Amino acid sequence: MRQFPRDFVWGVATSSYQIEGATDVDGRGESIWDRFSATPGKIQDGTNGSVACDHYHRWREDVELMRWMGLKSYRFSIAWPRILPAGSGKVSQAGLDFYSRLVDGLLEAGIEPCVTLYHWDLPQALQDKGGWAARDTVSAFVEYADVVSQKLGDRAKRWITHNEPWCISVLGYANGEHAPGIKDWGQALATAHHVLLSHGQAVPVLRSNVSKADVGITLNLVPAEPASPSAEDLEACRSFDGGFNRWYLDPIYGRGYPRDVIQDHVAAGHLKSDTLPFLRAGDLEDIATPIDFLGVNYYNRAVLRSDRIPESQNAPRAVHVSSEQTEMGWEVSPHGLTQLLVRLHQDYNPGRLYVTENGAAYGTGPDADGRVRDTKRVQYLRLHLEASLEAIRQGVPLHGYFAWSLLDNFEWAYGYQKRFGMVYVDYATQKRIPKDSAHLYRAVVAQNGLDVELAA
Ligand code: GBH
Repeated sequence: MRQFPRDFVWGVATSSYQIEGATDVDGRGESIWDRFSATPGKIQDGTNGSVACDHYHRWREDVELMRWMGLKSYRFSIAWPRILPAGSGKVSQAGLDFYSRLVDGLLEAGIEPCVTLYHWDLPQALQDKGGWAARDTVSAFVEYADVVSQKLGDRAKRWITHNEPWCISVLGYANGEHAPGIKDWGQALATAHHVLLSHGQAVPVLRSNVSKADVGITLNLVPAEPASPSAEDLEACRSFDGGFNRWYLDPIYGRGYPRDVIQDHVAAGHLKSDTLPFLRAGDLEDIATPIDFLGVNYYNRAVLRSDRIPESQNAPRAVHVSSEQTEMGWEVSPHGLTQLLVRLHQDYNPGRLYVTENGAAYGTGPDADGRVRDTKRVQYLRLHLEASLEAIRQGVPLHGYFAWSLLDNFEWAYGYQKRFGMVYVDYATQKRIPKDSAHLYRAVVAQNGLDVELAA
């Protein structure tokens, strides 16, 4: 029997800007994503999150869907500009009340809230003062964490400070693909540091406001494999793993920033010297404040081939790269998830682990009979649940899995052209249709195992 441990947490994940819409109601302030998506050329289909899935008005229906799926937990994020429209200072009661009602609705449905404080919608007012590259944003975040946890902490127990610091830093401030659209590695490195620092400083605040608090952070981690055993490809791997994974894991788990990656940034001209200009005494201790769990967002592995030697002189490939890719162009690589979880457990021993996101973009819509046969997502889900179970068999303390995502939604720079939902959204009518993957997941959750079949 391919069974999961008792008490395994089955969930789905979403984020505020991607689903809520209602960006101008109840006193919500402007976020960097409102500004960015209004800038021509930034979003592939020219859309934005002003309506999205209209979850702000339809959340009861969405909670009902999750109840139907039998989910144990729902990971959602809070829109900072709904709570503190100017980033700090004046609090919006209407904003707090929205999330308070949502939390109550979830608990009534038997679903544990899992709150992510920051999933990328920074108040624009803070960006106007430098955003995450500015150290003052750290104290603004701690203030925000305090306000939210005072309001929800009596009912919400599981808290994630940040979603994917790598994306916040690199996509937002180094290559500019995400809001605020800045291309400056100096700012990106300061951003990564300030995000981590704000995480560490928020942890004790959450613990003081939430009884029996369960606090963690979510990282997007990408296991790296060398395409061949050549020294050059191994070096490419070291550097990739350093920038994506160790730059965040090492300081969180008390090792400070990895020396080799600092050298990479110096060599690339991102830093003037190996002295980190944004690092102050006490910061590393704050960042390493002990946490209860690590959240892992997993989409794919990376197979690295060095660009330092001409392709013709490269050693023959040793690694087979699967031809199955999702519509994001990301390789389907379930084994990478097992490898990643095992490595995290061995190298960092974070205690409890959760997969806080995993999913795939496939654009399947309804057939003539109304059913959404998202066969490839069903396959992706099965493979990654198998991979999760394999990690558990190898001794990894994996305590839950959250599928990305409940609903098709605003996929950032791709707009609405990419669909990650287990539930189809017809944006013209806002009608929701559970896809085959939602039916499969429902069966998995009910059985707490993988020996389930879909109706033909
Ligand atoms: C998540 O980020 C976000 O948390 C979520 O909001 C988003 O909707 C979801 O994923 C889907 O995109 O081209 O092989 O180098 C995903 C983070 C970082 C995962 C970049 C893929 C590039 C893979 N992504 N990464 S590759």
